Amino acid sequence: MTKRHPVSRREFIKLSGIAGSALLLSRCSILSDNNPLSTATNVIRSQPLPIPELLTGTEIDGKKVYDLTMRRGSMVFVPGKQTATLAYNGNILGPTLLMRKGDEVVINVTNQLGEPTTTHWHGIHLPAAMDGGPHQRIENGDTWQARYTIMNEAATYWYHPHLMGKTSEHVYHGLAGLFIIKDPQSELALPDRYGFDDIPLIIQDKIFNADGSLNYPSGHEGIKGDHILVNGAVTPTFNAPAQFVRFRLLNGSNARIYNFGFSDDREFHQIATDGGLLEKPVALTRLRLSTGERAEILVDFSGQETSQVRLVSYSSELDNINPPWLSNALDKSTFDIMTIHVNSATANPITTLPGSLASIDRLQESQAVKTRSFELEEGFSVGSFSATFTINGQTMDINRIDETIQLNDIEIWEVINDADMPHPFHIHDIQFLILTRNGSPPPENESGWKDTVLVMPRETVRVITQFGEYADPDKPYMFHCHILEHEDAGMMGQFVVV
Ligand SMILES: [Cu+2]
Repeated sequence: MTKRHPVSRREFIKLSGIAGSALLLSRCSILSDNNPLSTATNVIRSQPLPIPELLTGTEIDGKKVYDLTMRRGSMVFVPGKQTATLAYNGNILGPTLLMRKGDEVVINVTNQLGEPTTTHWHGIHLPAAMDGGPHQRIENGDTWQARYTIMNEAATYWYHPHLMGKTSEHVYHGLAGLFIIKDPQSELALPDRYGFDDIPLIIQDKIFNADGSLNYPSGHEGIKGDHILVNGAVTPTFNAPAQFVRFRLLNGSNARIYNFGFSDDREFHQIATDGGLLEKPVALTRLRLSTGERAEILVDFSGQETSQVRLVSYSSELDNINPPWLSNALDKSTFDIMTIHVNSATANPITTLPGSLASIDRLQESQAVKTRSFELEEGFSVGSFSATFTINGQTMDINRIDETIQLNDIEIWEVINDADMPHPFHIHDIQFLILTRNGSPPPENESGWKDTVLVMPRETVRVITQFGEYADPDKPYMFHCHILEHEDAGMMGQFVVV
């Protein structure tokens, strides 16, 4: 196969002058048409926040067994119309899997979609054969069994399909669910009553056609919807008890980056990153969260009975997030995610903020035996009018291993964004610590374990990690951009641990 040299947009404008700019503009208008607005005018909003079912697993022979079935479902978002969806077990998204550190788990994943896909356990440390990436394809009608021991820290993780070229479409139509991992060794006085003061929030954006169907146009560079869904309901309402409430935020969107805050600008505290608790709560009024990232926050509603506040995204405050050819109206505004009505407190509410949360065993730069560089580039194949998204100049090839890592090695991975848009970089299997963003230490709320990091245009992010426990020369793990359309377009590579 011959490879075209991708030309960056900047190079392209420079090289081809006015004619090129005109061409680029016409391409841009084609692309912005790929992020169309909903034609449905009466989408149902403000329903009560759905709470995904909690699966605690069935004990069989000392293992916890969970059953997931990927199926076609149907929802009503437009009055009188059916919206075709995909889901695990129900009609949209999937159950929350509750697990404890040390659990041996067995997850049976049955595919009844009528087409192949996979299910990947995002953020979980596990053998590559159990990862659920593109190599663990589940044919229609088949059941794939994933078996592993939970070694991760207590935090919020998630699962979703990961079939090459199909991930974005499958997630957009509803295939995604959460894991909550708890650690019996470090139970803290944090809100932990699921659905009462411990609330999962899966945030996504979608476009609705007038006939109720989801609009998912092909050939785009990152689909952004004009309706915000939380746990599968459009800008829902939530009745919060008048006490500390823990929200487990997952940005499960295909491409949209959020800048969360509250409509009254109140302070809240982030307590966990993707892969564990922070050392102590970090006070924030804004929380930037890119696709694939999670954050747990505590919000204090004590003494605020009968008041109301909205969780919003202050998207207009974000710089550099949206190149002109991918912006839509929401990017330039502050928009609602969810309305919170404060009710009376529950019995035994959590009313104090813990002073400290966890100790983090920090890997030191001096321990690293190797530094690898990953250059993210967004190009443009002249002549074919197709966008290219590359890592170190290459797109994903399922038959090529890009990196070989020695078991137990500590490494620094340096991710360099040469592109015009932000790219959230995700590494399978491991959790890392961010060493620097453009040479400076990361903000305090990014100082914990992470598996996905947003790398802004012209930014270099250095992370440190250890590739422990699992080696398999034949089965690779993935690293990739978590804008799902970029991943599907090949902004992904493979590594093996040997
Ligand atoms: Cu990307």
